[in-house]
Amino acid sequence: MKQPAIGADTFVLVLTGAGVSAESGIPTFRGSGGLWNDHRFEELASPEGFARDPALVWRFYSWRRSVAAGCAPNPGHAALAALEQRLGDHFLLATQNVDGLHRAAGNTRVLELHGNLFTSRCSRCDRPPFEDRALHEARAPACDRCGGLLRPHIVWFGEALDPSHFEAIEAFLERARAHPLVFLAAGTSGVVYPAAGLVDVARRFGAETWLVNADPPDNAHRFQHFVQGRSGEVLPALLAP
Ligand code: BV8
Ligand code: ZN
Repeated sequence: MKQPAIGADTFVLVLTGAGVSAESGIPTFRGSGGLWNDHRFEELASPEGFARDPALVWRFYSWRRSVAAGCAPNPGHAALAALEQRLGDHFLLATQNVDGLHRAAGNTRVLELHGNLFTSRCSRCDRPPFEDRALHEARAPACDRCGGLLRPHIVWFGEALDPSHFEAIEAFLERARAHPLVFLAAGTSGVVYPAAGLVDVARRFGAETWLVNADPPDNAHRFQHFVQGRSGEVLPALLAP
């Protein structure tokens, strides 16, 4: 298998999507037709959907928590954790996934661009987000400080991502300027912005761009290299030292 040239001097920026967790048993967004109990994801994962029916949105996220809690990282996650071990601060992983499997696999240099399933926050007061693995299936939980509604600490459609994440990515790419740079995207349909635009940012910094995906998604043409296959099989071979 052709491989990206990754030497000790190489900087590697990785973007992952739901496809890298599929082999761990977590349904992808578009694979399951983007539906849950006949509700569209975009409706459930939005501030409007939450305002309209917070209990329904909490049933959706409680279902996702219960599914993800029973899942373990797969060899694709392990290959990315091994790459971070090898490269240290020449490695950075930006994930669209909220399932926590990259950290469970051992990655620490992870930016959870769309938040985390096992974290909640208050929709009213400014208490910091907190770990919450509970299932809230009967009703939307209330904040024990202000009585406001708790919500999943997730970036919903129409909501801004954490600006510090893109600052960290820019700083990483700046540090990589005098070095070889590889951008690797895996398991993402390249539909959701701004994450889907990262490949263009990386190319502006001279990155060699690679895509690993089960099928050619919309933005395959924006990558110099496309390796079709399941990430749990492809990534260990692609990233083997
Ligand atoms: C923003 C958290 C602006 C939720 C997610 C109209 C109205 C409102 C907004 C918009 C609009 N039009 C465009 C937008 C912007 C919008 C957007 O891009 N929409 C898309 C649908 C067109 N973006 C946003 O709203 C973002 N915010 O723009 O804010 C703003 C700015 C300033 C101030 C205020 C506002 C926020 C986007 C984040 C939304 N939240 N997740 C949750 O998880 O519950 S996105 C959601 O989709 C997940 O994070 C998921 O990861 C992500 C992308 O999907 P993928 O990960 O790619 O998964 P998918 O199923 O699509 O694909 C899986 C791929 O893997 C497939 O290609 C498949 O072939 C492959 N695969 C499957 N199995 C395997 C595999 N590959 C390898 N191996 C396998 N085994
Ligand atoms: Zn509160």
